[in-house]
Amino acid sequence: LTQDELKKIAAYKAVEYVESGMVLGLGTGSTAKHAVDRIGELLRQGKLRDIVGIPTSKMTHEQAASLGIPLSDLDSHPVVDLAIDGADEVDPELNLVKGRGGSLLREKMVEGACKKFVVIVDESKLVKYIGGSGLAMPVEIIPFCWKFTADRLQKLFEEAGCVAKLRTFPGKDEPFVTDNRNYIVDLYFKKSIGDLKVASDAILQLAGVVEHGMFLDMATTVIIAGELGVTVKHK
Ligand code: DER
Repeated sequence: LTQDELKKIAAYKAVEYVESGMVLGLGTGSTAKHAVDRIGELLRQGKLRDIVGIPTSKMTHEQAASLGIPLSDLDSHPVVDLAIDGADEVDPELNLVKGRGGSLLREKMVEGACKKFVVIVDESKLVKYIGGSGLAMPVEIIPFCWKFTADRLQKLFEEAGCVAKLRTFPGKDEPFVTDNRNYIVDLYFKKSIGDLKVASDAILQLAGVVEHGMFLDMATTVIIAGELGVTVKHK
C-alpha cells in the first residue's frame, strides 16, 4: 500500500464518525483532503444531509466549496461537533505536531472549538516524542522583526540543539505567508524538549509569536493506517 492509500484508508474510517446535521471542522493537508472528498461524496449520494463545514484554510475552503459542502465559520458556529484533520507527528500520549502545511493557526482555532477531534495519519507519523521526527515544529509569528523572534525561539530551546529557520517558498528567498498574512518559523530539535506544557507556555510568552504547532491534549481519537491494518486510539 502506498502512503497515500494509507492516508485515504484512515480518512475514510474517520468519516464514519460523521452524522447528518453535524457542524464539521474540515482539516488541511493531503490526508484531510481525502476526508473532505469522502464527505462531499456522501453528501452527493444523499447518505449525509444538513452538514455545515468549517474549513481550516483557504485551500480547504476551496476544495469543500467545489464539492458543494455548505460552509460557515466559527463566528456563526462557535461549537463544532467533530473535526477531522491530519498531523505531522503523533506521540504516545496523542500529542501532535501540526502545521507543516502552514495552516496551524486556523486549525488550532477550529479544533480547539470542537467536541471531538479525530486525527488521521499513516503510520509514518508516529514518534517517540514530539520533535522526534527531526522535521519542523512550526511557529506562526508576525512579520515585524521576524529575525528577532526567530532568534529568541532558537535560544529558548538551545539545550535541545534547536535551529530556527524562517519558512520560505520552495526554491526562493521569499518568506512563506500564511492565510492570516503572518510568517512561519520552523524549529528543528536534536533532542526532546522535555515538558511540552512548559515549552508551549514559553513559546507563547514571546510577544511576536501568534501560535505554535504543538497540539497538546487536543486529539480525542487518532486513527492510524499501517501496512498491517488500521489502529484506533482514544484519549
Ligand atoms: O499542516 C498541517 O497541519 C497538516 O494537517 C499536517 O499536519 C498533515 O498534513 P499531511 O496530511 O499532508 O501529512
